[in-house]
Amino acid sequence: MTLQNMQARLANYPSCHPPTAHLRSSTKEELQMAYVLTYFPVRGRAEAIRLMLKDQGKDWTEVTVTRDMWLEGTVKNSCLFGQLPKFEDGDLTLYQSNAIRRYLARKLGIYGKDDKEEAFIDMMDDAVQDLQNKYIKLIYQEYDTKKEDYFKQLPCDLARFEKILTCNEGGFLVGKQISFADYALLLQLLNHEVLCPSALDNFPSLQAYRDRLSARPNIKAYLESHAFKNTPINGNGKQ
Ligand code: GTS
Repeated sequence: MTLQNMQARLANYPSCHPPTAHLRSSTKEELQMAYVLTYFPVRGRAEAIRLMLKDQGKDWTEVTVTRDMWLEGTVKNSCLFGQLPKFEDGDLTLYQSNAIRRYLARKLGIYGKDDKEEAFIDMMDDAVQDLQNKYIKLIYQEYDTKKEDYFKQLPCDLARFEKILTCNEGGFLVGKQISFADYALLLQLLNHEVLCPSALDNFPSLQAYRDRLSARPNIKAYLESHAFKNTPINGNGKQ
């Protein structure tokens, strides 16, 4: 990404946003073990990590990097690939949002019950990533020029997930238990409903899935929280 693109992407980020601690009162040992998520003050690529942690009842510390902090360069230079999100678990530091999600999924036991399910979950998650990549391209590069084309293609993309969910009686993308891919799909559905409120109109299984996952107690509380509602979906203010 060019500096110009990054500046455009960061243009709407609040210029001052102190780190937010999502921690109950903890012992020193617990604090040392706590997860730390470093990202910009947007939902973006960090949101599937946040949603997974919330649903699984895990606490973490959120370190928010503002536009000014990022453009200054020190934080960027400290990141392995010059990008965020960054995730810390004790002495382990990870970059790359999907590696972080898979690490947590293994650790939290939401990566399928056997090798076969794990492979299917990977496949589903890659398909959700394809949709996410199209969405990101629209938001950051084509919002003012290609929205109509995007809306024409969207039903075709969503129909594939509709079929998968209709066929899987377990109620999730794979098997009978939630996996890390489900959090990613739920977020894509929510984002797409903001972009296009009628997006799910012809997809009863996707609607039921969105409702069922959104009603899980920890997810419900999070979706209704100030933290979620007041964090922009994307860094350029488009949604
Ligand atoms: N493949 C990486 C991942 O999934 O973590 C991409 C990370 C990435 O592109 N991060 C962007 C970034 O740090 C922010 S965002 O795309 O997630 O909004 N950009 C700053 C920069 O200087 O590149």
